[in-house]
Amino acid sequence: MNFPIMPQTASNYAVSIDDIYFTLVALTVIFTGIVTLMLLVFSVRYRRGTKVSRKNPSTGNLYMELTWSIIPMLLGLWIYGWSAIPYSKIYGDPPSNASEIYLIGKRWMWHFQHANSGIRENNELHLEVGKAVKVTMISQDVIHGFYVPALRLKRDCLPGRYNTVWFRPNKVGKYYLFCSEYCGTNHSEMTGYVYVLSPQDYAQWKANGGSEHLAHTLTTVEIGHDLFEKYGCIQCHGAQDNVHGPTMNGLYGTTVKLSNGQSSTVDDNFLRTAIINPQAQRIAGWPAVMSGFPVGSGDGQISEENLLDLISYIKSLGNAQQATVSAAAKASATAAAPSAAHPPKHHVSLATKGQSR
Ligand SMILES: [Cu+2]
Repeated sequence: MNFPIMPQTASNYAVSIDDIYFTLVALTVIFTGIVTLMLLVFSVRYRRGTKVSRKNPSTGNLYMELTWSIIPMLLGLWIYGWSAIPYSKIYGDPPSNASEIYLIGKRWMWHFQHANSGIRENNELHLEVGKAVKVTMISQDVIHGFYVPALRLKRDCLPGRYNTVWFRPNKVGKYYLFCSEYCGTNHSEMTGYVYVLSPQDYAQWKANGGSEHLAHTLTTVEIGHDLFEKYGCIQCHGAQDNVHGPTMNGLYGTTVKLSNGQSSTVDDNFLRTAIINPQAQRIAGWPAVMSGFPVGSGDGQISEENLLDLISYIKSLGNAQQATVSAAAKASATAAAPSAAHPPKHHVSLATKGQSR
């Protein structure tokens, strides 16, 4: 009979999180045991009618009180410090070679997009064993929870804000994916699988164009590049700063001064707000001329998926390329500067390619 008590351990965090979990269970059992035992002993010993001495009842014992205060306090601090180690890893920076995956949660499905291959999947996520991945997630409607017990990972998938998590799957297998936030009628059906494949199987899966055998897929950077032109971003945010707006080259990851006197780091969430509601956090020194693109599927609106594509493209124009970009910029002030690094290989119809199914 296959009746596992615990899910499999399939990520770099799994064993350390289990260790903490079992320690907490053991401590709970021990302290519950001590209290229950004393309760029983004293109830029996001092029950009504027993001939034990009831003289001089104790009104306080400093050493006893110090003992039951200091020992649990030290245990608590130890657990806190111990738990902080995997916590800071999970929510910290991923390794620089981690591949990016974008996740959109919606009622009632999970939509994944692999940034570097462009492969999309619904309710399935294929990963290569031993390779670090960073998942950037957002919800299109209500709060969902990305929860994969075998990876010991749970992260809220929120509307309006990107959350990230990174991990390294380390055991080949097929694992449950759940939604851990009650999100409506079909919440219980918002499930899927994470497939961790061997390098050979993964390479074959990728070569086949994913589970759906897609003939060709654009990467998120390629789609974002096309959208950057389609939405006219390029007119004000070209290869160099112009009177309307700053160039996007080398912008990602920097800290900018805002027109309201505050400063902010240019990250995914900053860019998201800058596209949707530019005046909320305008970079100092530029006029308030940009009107935003509200999220949605109508005219002049932009989908969550295309927002991720655009951000992915702007990210690809990050710091590292600043030097090469400025040379290219001289050659053509209006072209999308980093086209040397990310040539617009495919000008396909974005209306179909850029949207989720
Ligand atoms: Cu959900």
